[in-house]
Amino acid sequence: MAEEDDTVHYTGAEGGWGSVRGIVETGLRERPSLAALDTLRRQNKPGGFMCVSCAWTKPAKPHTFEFCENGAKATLWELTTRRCTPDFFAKHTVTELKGWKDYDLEQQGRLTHPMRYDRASDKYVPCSWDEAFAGIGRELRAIDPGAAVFYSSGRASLETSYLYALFARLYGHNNLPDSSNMCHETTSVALKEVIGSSVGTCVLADFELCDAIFFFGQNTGSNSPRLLHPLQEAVRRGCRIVTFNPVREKGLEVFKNPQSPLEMLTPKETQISTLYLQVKAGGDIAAIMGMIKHVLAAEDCSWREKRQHVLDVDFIEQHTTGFQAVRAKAEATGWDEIERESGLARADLEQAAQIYIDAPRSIAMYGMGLTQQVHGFDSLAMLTNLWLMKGNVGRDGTGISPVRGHSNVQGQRTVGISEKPELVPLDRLAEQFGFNPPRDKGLNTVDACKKIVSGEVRAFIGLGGNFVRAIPEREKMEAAWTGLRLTVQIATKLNRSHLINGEVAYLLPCLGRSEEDRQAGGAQAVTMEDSLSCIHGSIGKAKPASPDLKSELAIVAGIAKATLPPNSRVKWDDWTADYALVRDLIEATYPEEFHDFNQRVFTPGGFYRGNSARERVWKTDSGKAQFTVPSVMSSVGFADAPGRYRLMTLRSNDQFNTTIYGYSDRLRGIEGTRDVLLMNPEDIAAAGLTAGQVVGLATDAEDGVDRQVGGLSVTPFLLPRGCLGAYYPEMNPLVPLDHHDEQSKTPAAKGVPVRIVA
Ligand SMILES: Nc1nc2c(c(=O)[nH]1)N[C@H]1C(S)=C(S)[C@@H](COP(=O)(O)OP(=O)(O)OC[C@H]3O[C@@H](n4cnc5c(=O)[nH]c(N)nc54)[C@H](O)[C@@H]3O)O[C@H]1N2
Ligand SMILES: Nc1nc2c(c(=O)[nH]1)N[C@H]1C(S)=C(S)[C@@H](COP(=O)(O)OP(=O)(O)OC[C@H]3O[C@@H](n4cnc5c(=O)[nH]c(N)nc54)[C@H](O)[C@@H]3O)O[C@H]1N2
Ligand SMILES: [Mo]
Repeated sequence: MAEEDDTVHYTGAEGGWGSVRGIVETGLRERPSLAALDTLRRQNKPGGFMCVSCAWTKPAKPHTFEFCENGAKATLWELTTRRCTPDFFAKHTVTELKGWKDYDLEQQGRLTHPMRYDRASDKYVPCSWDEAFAGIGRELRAIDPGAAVFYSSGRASLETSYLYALFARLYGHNNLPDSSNMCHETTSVALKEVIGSSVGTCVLADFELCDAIFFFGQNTGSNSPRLLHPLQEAVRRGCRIVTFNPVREKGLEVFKNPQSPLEMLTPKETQISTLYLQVKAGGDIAAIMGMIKHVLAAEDCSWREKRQHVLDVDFIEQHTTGFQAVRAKAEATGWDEIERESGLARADLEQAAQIYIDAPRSIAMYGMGLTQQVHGFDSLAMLTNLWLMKGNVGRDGTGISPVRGHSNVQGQRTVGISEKPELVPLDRLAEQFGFNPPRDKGLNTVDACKKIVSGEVRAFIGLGGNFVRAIPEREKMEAAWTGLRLTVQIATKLNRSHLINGEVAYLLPCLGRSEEDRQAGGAQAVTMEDSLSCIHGSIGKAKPASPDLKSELAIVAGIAKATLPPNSRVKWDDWTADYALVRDLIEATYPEEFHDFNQRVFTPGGFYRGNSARERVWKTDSGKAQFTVPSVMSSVGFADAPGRYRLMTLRSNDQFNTTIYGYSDRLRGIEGTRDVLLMNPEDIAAAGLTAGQVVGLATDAEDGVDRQVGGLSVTPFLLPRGCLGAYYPEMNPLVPLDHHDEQSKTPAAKGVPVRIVA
């Protein structure tokens, strides 16, 4: 698509001076201490602390400053000198604070004291830690454990997460929804089914060997910028990059390395994508089908001409099942349907497929563009089909690599935070701690929301995060929330979820990962797992924001101890004093992945916990890798209709999920506002609208619920026709709770059916 002059776009490269300016500006807004700058120097280094921003891996040989613009923002955000003290809460009622913007709430800085909600004054008032733990324990003991939900938001360490999950099971439930339920749960379900592994198969060395990398629906420049370094290196040695994304994301077009002085001083920048295809939102299944058709045609041709196979026939024969059915489906699917559903031309798809054919080794990377769709499962299964055809799984330099979100979201699942009891070694836990773990399926995010609405859930504990802002169906959920008996939020900064409180509510402030965590046994280290399944140790050194903070682990242990009857095998105090003891417990529960855990904590580059699919051991029903015939050609799950658009809810370059750092989406050229509706110029004209006109969106669903968001300025933007873009979390009131991936229940936030309203 040709660039049109009246569309909003960015002309510089990702990285470069713009990213340095981004860091400095956040620094000024957050008023960091000098120690904060020292902390940045230690970020993502062995023996240092691991960034709280994205989950991209931390290399063994780090750059001098192994962080990116957004990682630095996340650290400076945590190490701000601003404080949200009991004085602040004394001045404002909760009802008043509900009227504030999310940005202004977090701008109050770090929470300093444990607080309890006081109904009479409608204010949070300070309380002691003992009082808080005793109060929460009393409430939890009074309800049926099945009526409690323990949420986690992907940041807490392996040690804390392990104990949190253990606490849930000792107490009596598997209701452990995780931010992953809104994010890569589609991955956990789909990859598990098709290759028998719920996580990606790549290691960092694969990026040094691959000949092509394909990106589907992942915005590297904003959400995992450190990945741009290996990408840039790959491009320089001739690796080809192909991107499928409705938005022309700058980071995948060009990159300028802020850590290379030469590149900063000269106009030199690396072109990242060889081919950039603006697929329609939800058009990936069709696009991949087109590529598969071309690969099959190329195979037929080389067979006729007695040339080398295009397919890896030995691999397909020995390692997979279902190939013929996928071949038959591809043959039966016409190019007209593929072009219509993907929004892409046959020639472009054939060009992408030819790059795939020509590359001896290819890696597939993807993000929310694939997972947050009604048929996200089918998209991932299709991607896997294409990757299996050339044996691009379980071979050096190849693989499927989902780019995870929160810095420890993958690890939390590894150590037991899961609502699915079959994924947890319950027998081993039973033996280790002498109890009968609950075997019933727990609640995921969508199911927890439903039972909060129906009143069956009575208590909610949030280990980090901003649940009420992150979930779909905001209006209904906020209203239902206040019907809860107990809400407990463990957090670093004030956010909206803390103000939508239950009858009894506590707000418990915790240490951030960059801060020193000193316990009875001395200074403590914690661990996390990155997107490539490497486990890293992390030691915070910064002075805690307040002397009254506790670590997340100490808070979880404190609540657990106050809730549960004594058990001689369950030693909350000892574990809090020395986290190495918790690592021993993790090792005992997961001996294969975590053997010699304490000895390996500070392995440079992390230690790899292994992946069966990488070894071509397929833990699937058939014992083989599974070709899967897609059930549909579009992943959005609704038909096109006049006036109906596909809304993608997007992250800007100046936010971390519900945390808004500022109003500059630098890489998309959108400045000073988030109240925009990104729209193709021809669609604007066809709808009789003009640029700058203020409109609203309404969900186009026939379930009798009126969902609207207003005040959006129509902004011409290079999107495929029929697709709209607007920001998350502002658009969450538009996402129906039942609009989610069919198998995993991940909310389908990248394909919401909407109408434009005046
Ligand atoms: N700075 C920063 N870093 C972050 C985060 C943050 O908010 N800020 N969040 C973290 C978290 S929790 C996560 S999960 C990750 C999220 O990182 P990503 O996976 O990159 O998620 P998004 O930014 O939501 O959107 C991904 C991309 O999908 C594209 N897209 C939308 N619909 C489709 C589609 O139908 N097909 C295709 N092919 N593409 C589509 C969008 O244009 C966008 O570029 O980032 C993590 N890192
Ligand atoms: N429409 C739409 N909805 C979405 C998405 C989308 O793309 N579109 N994305 C989804 C995705 S991928 C995700 S992961 C979820 C995110 O959902 P969450 O993980 O629940 O939300 P966050 O915004 O990451 O949480 C931010 C809050 O975490 C707290 N916090 C920060 N650091 C720490 C810490 O170290 N410890 C503790 N205890 N608390 C801390 C702070 O109080 C901060 O306000 O949102 C989902 N919702
Ligand atoms: Mo996420």
